[in-house]
Amino acid sequence: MTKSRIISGVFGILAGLLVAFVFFADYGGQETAEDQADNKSKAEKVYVPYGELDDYYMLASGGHSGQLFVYGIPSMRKIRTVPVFTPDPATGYGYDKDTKEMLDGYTWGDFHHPAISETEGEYDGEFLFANDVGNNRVAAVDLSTFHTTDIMKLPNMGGPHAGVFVTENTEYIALPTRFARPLGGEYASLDNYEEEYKGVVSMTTFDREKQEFDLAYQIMLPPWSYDLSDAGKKMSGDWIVMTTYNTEFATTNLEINASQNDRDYIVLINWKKLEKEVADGNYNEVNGAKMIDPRDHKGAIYAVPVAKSPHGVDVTPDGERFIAAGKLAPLMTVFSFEEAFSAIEEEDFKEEKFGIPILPYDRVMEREVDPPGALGPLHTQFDDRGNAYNTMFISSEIVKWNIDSGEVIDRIPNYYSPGHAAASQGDTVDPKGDWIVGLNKLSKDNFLSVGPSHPESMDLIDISGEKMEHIMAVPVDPEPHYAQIVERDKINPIKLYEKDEDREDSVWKKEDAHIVRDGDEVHVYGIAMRSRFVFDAEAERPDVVEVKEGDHVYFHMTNIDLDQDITHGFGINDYDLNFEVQPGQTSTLDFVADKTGTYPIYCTNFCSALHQEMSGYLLVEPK
Ligand code: CUK
Ligand code: CUA
Repeated sequence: MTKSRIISGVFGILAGLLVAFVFFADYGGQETAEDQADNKSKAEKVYVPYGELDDYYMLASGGHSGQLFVYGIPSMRKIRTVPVFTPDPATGYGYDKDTKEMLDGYTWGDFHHPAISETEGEYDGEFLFANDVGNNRVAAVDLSTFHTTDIMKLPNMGGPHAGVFVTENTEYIALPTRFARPLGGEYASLDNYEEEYKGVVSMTTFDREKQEFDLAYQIMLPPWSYDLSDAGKKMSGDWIVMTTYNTEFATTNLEINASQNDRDYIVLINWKKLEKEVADGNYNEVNGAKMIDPRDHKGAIYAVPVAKSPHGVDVTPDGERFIAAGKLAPLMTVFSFEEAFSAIEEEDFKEEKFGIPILPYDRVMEREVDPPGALGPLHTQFDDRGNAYNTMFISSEIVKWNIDSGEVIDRIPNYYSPGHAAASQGDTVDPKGDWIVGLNKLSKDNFLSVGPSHPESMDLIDISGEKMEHIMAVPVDPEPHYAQIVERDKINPIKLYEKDEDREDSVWKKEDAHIVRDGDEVHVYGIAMRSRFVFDAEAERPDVVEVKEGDHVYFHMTNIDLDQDITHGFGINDYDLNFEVQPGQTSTLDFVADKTGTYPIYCTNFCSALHQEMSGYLLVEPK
């Protein structure tokens, strides 16, 4: 470069800075050249060119929407909403017979914590489990179809907030309760809280072949509130840990009354030992559950004090420590499993509560990490380099620190107020250490306004370097609590349902479509194909069904278009009914035709150029 070019270059930069300064003075947020370069490099990190795919799935809870949100990482593009605890007309979930039976009349759920099934501590990508704090349920989503395939209602529960977390080989899916409640939800005066109210942990199992939950056993605990839990790994693989609050037994004004004690507890449970107890028949039957009482079962349930009202507890990827996030106490407490086990071995107990030996804090606690000014720690995530990442709800940031030394390495603001964060492969023995997503409760004015209720938001943060880098924020529907970020090749979705001529209620040729009338039951064995419905091949009008008022009508529909992405919908005009059949799928819609009249039936899912022609009629003749 010549001298004159350097000089003009310097002038150029100075002039540029001056212009930038003037603009900045005028408009506040004007971008500098440096900002632009920075934004370009950020944009490049998340740009997924057309024809290419994201590296990770992010499967995020939809909170009180009762749904699962599917995102791509790093693009942060939303890919799908999967209904879990809530009916969804877009997919017919809760309208067709099977899913309606599965929802059992419930119209909402409060889904906080998704957990992917694990094998040897790694996500195996087969199923995703979900808890419903609102109505005491646990659900399984088959990740080959992204359909919810089983929901189990749990007895004796009061809001299973502290689940779901799976053990290393998905032996158990654990769900501890948030609200103490008399067993079975019976009436009991709050004056008898300490005696009659209970906390309960449900230990459920899942049969992957049958796709069915089973309640293996429950553990009856003191009426504390159980906030979060995690399963051990490797050396701690037989254990689960759970945080508690309200060890004060407050029954009103919890905001004040449940924050009196300086210390609450972390409860440690050896599920392997309890499994043996149950196999040996050492339990009481309570409302259909095999109930374990710590007062009768020694050697499996312990607790260790922790700074007041902790929120999350997370086990490190190597399984050697568990870390509690303080919530009200502005610190993270690192505990050692090894020390806990040796204290148990030597029966080094301070006292006993409700039959639960209390381990000495000073012995089991390894370190308190207290970054100055960091307030409201809620949850901990991990990378592959021995670091922990804590969300700080009040000071609205993520703090990165070294687990071995406790040294704080970096802090980065969130927009705003993160609850959980989710790191890539974060719950496994092998986190990836490239991305973390802050799941925020607020967004203030970050996005176009949609009125007084602003969207929640998510921050994508690059954690691959020493310093964290905030890449982007995106809005999200209410309400993200936790998510799982899983490598895309761990998930293997099918493209079509397999043609199965033996499948109950299915027909595969349009000539075979027929109607069976049996008293006041009308069974339509129909097909959906581009671009028509065939209900009765022999009829003068094969796409018309005539029934009598009061008939119980069953539409058993099979989509015989074995072509990728050709889903047909099935809506009945004015009957408040809609469901869908995906390629190769058979689904049943059943209802009582209690409204007489003429009702158009139409395909609700755009499927071909002749989609508008894909229609018919339901005629309901008065009695
Ligand atoms: S909880 Cu939402 S921020 Cu329900 Cu996991 Cu912590
Ligand atoms: Cu089938 Cu539209």
